[in-house]
Amino acid sequence: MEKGKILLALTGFHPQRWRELLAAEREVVLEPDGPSDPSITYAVVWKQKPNLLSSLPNLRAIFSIGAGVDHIFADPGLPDVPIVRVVADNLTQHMTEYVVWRVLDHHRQSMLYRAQQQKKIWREPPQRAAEDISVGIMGLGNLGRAAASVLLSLGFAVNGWSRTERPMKGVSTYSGEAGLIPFLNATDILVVLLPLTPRTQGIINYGVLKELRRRNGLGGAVLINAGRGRLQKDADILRALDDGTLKEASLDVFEVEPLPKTSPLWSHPKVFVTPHAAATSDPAHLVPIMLLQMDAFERGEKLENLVDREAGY
Ligand code: NDP
Ligand code: OXD
Repeated sequence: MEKGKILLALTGFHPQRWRELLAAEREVVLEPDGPSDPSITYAVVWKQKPNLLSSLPNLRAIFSIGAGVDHIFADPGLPDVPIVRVVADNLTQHMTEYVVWRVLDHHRQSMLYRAQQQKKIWREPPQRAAEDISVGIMGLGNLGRAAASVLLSLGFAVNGWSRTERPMKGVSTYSGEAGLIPFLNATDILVVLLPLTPRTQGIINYGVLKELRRRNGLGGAVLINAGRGRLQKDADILRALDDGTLKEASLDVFEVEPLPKTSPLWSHPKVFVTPHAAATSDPAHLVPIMLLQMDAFERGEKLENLVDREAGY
């Protein structure tokens, strides 16, 4: 079978490196050749233009260059072909680093020490043991489980919440709507690694933050969101920080990205901002995986890491 041609449709990512690496093995185009180009078999995408993919009559599969696929479902004319998302050691490792970095930073009171340093204050506050702190991971999927296992090895108590029951050794697991409040009530540091779907949009709101446990030793609950910005209500996070419902937050994602310069989150003393950089997709690691998948598909094998359209992730 002839190697299928790839349409590379990236918004917000520079396509050059992706193109070079994909083109080492297959023909790659950045635009279809006309409104119903029959020559394209695969689309490799990030936030593709609406109705672009539905114009391709011979499209056989869509590859997301990220783990999240909400950017693909935003297309009202999305064709009914398999969607493959990223599951890759390199991306998982980056996300684990981000989560562990942010958990340790809050646990070891980095914001307090930074403030003390600015005022040249030599004072050692009490430090809780990791085992006294419960980290609750919302979204116990590929990324959540990897982060959970490192946090466990550091001695933290770990809770996990998922849509379906997902047991994990050493982790207290909760699932579905019925499990949400008990999960939050047992969590000091909330780590959000959910996909954005119609069911999860806006889930990180004031009511949910209010349910978090506030242990005296940590001095309040902490939010870390590296999932998607539209899972959260930025205004509710600010309210929770300002009235003490939240002690601190680390936010990698925001309702609007880039975060507008006018957002009070930028300069809030209790907020640590990163620009959707927790786990960036690296073409050098991801393109070889995509090419192998395309080769296998053309040999009649099944595609891996397929998105469940019904569930939306
Ligand atoms: P997975 O699909 O492997 O895991 C998703 C988890 O969320 C699963 O445990 C799933 O439950 C759970 N979930 C989904 N919907 C619900 C719901 N309604 N209620 C409760 N739990 C739910 O995804 P990944 O771990 O690979 O990635 C997670 C997300 O991380 C991505 O979708 C993306 O948005 C984000 N991301 C962000 C990056 C960044 O740089 N900031 C980089 C990469 C990813 P179940 O196990 O039952 O299916
Ligand atoms: C992803 C992301 O979904 O980088 O992979 O946000």
